[in-house]
Amino acid sequence: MSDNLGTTAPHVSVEPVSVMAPDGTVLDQDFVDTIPEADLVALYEAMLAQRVYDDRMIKMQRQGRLGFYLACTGEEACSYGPAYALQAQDWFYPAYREPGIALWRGMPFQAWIDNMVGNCDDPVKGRQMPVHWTARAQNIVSISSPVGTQIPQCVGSAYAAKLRGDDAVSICFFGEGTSSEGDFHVGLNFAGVWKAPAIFFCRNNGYAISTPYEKTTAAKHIALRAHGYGIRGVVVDGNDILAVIKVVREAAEWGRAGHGATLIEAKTYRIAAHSTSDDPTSYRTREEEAHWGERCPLKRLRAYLETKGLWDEAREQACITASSERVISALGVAEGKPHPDLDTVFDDVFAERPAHLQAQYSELKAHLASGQSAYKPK
Ligand SMILES: Cc1ncc(C[n+]2csc(CCOP(=O)(O)OP(=O)(O)O)c2C)c(N)n1
Repeated sequence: MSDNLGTTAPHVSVEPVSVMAPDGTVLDQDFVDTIPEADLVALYEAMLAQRVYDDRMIKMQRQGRLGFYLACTGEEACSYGPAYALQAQDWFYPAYREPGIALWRGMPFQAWIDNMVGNCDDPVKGRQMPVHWTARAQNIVSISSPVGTQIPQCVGSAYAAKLRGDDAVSICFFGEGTSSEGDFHVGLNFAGVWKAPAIFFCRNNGYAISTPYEKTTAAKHIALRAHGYGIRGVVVDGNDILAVIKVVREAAEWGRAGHGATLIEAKTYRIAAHSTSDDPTSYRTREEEAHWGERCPLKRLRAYLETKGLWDEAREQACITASSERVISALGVAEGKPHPDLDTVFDDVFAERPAHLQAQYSELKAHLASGQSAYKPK
């Protein structure tokens, strides 16, 4: 495979790739024709459902039923697009704004919700904050809170796949703020030298919590940095899910062909607050939010589907109602489950529990048995 200049030399392009204009007009029909219409509808339904889940989850947090939540509103295309573009054997290293990867790749919905509550069926056993799930069966690695750690981890698995001759690429996700972390340099430099089949997917959503892009870097585009590492760099319209699918497919082909890594910069916007602990009204304008709200990835795909007669208001309302019922019901089920067993606190770190941990474990058990503990198992 060659890149978009017809060469196998890594090329950096900052002209944003787009397949659909913001009003849904198709700019690249040949590419649209590569995706079955049923898949386009399924992708739209999934993104719309995600928006409903995010909205519901924020309300649950406000009611005191969830400790924390972090929405991907406005950035849905940046997780559903890559999830659609890649293959079952590929590896995913999400940040915290990519639930679409899990849900599209088949993580059980209830398990995703169980993580929000931290109950006994939470895949991470209640040890992390909500939104920090893992999905082993889907090749999705656990989300880490320290931003950027996923970047060198992703390069490690990409390089391992190359050494073993596996036909797998690894992709990691992070925001533009995270691209100023040392882990970004470590990961991209290693991937460049060893031609690891890694895809670095940077969601440039304008802000790192309250810090605007201009205050995190003087670079005009994050993708330009690819040049310094000798890897491909591409800018894509991150609110155009078809363009996202296109660039991720190309990056995967490039990696599978043995040419190495690609840095993708998806230009998008975080319509929601950073998290339920954030208030964006203190650092950005309502006009800016409205401007991007009009350009959101859902509106664009819906406009296209409607011109093809594949979507209408009745289907929209039915999808919203079904998604709302689904998330409310799953949250009810999650809240009814017990906490993780206290014994699990001692699991998973050592194959055999060392003596000092065994002593602490015995002390804990004795303390609980004495009835002096305030801890009440559910
Ligand atoms: C190493 C580290 N530093 C700081 C934080 C606190 N923190 C959490 S999210 C975040 C902003 C990250 O912004 P960006 O990478 O642009 O991603 P976005 O949230 O916009 O998707 C910060 C500073 C952290 N979790 N880890």
